[in-house]
Amino acid sequence: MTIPTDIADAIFASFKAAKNVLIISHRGPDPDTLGSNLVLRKILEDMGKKVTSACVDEVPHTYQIVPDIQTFVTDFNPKDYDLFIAVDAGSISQANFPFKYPEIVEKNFINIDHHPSNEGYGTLNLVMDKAASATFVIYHLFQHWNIEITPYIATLLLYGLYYDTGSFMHSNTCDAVLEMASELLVLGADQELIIKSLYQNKTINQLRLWGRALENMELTSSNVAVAAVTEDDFKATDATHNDLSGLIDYVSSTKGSNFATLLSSQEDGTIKGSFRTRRDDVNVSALAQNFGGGGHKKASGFNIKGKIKRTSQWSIVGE
Ligand SMILES: [Mn+2]
Repeated sequence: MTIPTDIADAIFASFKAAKNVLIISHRGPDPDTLGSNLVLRKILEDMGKKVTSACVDEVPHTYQIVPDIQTFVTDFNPKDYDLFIAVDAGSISQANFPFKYPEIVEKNFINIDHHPSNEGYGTLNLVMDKAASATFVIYHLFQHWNIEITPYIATLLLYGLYYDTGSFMHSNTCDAVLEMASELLVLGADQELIIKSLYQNKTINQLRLWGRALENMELTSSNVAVAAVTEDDFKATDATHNDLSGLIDYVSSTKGSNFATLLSSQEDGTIKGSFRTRRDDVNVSALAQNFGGGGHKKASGFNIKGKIKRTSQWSIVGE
C-alpha cells in the first residue's frame, strides 16, 4: 500500500506549524482509534507540541492497562488548540465533538482514517479504505516521515492492527498486515500486553452480560444471528455498555449465519446496532446505511431511536 505522498507531506507540514494539538478518537473507543491517537500524540510531543487526546466516551477498563490510555479527556475548550486531528473516525458523528464545536472542522482539521464510508469531513483528509486499521495507515505515514518506531509506538500500532483484524482472523488480514505485525514485533511491540488487554482482562460482570446475550441469541429463518442486550441485562449484571466490546465476534461465529447483528439499549434512549459478516457477498456497510449508519463492508454499525423488545423474536419498537 502506498501512501499519497502529497497528503502525507501536507499533514507533516501542519504538524510542524501547530503549537497546541487536540487528537480525537471515535465514540465507543477501540484499540485502533486509541492506539492511533497515542502514537500521533507521542511524535507531536517529541516535536515540542502540547497535545491532548480526547474521546467523547470513557475508555473501557479492559484497554486501560495499555500505557497512557487512561489519559483521555472527554471534553475540551476548542479555543485552546490550533490543530485538530481525528483518527479512525468514519464520520462527524463518530468524531462527535464537531456536533458540539462545529467550528473545529472548518479551520485546521486532519482526518486520518480507513473507513470506506468516510465523508472526508476534514480540511485535510487521508482516508485509505483498503488499510486494515488506522494504525496501518499511520505506520506507513511514519515510514514515509522516517519516524523511529520505538517499542512504545510499536505496541500501540500493533494493538490497533490486532483489534481491527480480529487478531488476524478477519478477511482484511493480508500479507501486508502480517508483514507489519512481524516488523512491529521485531521493533519491540509488547504482544503479551495486547493479548492480555484483548482476551484476558474481562470482569465477571462483563462475562455474565455476554452470557445473557448469548443465551437469548437467535438464528433467524434468513440465517441472521441476532443477539440483543436490554437495560434489564445491564442492570442484572451491573455491567456497562463498554462491556459489549468483542461480543459481536462470538455472535458472528454462529455456524450457517450470513451475518451477525448485535442490538443494545443505550442510556440516551437509542439503540446501538452492530453488524458483522465473514461472507464476501454480504455488504453490511450498505445495511447499516439503511439505518443512517456506516462502516466497513464486513463490520458496520448504526444508532437509532427506539426500544428493544423481545416477543417471539427480537425486534425494535420505534418511538
Ligand atoms: Mn479502525
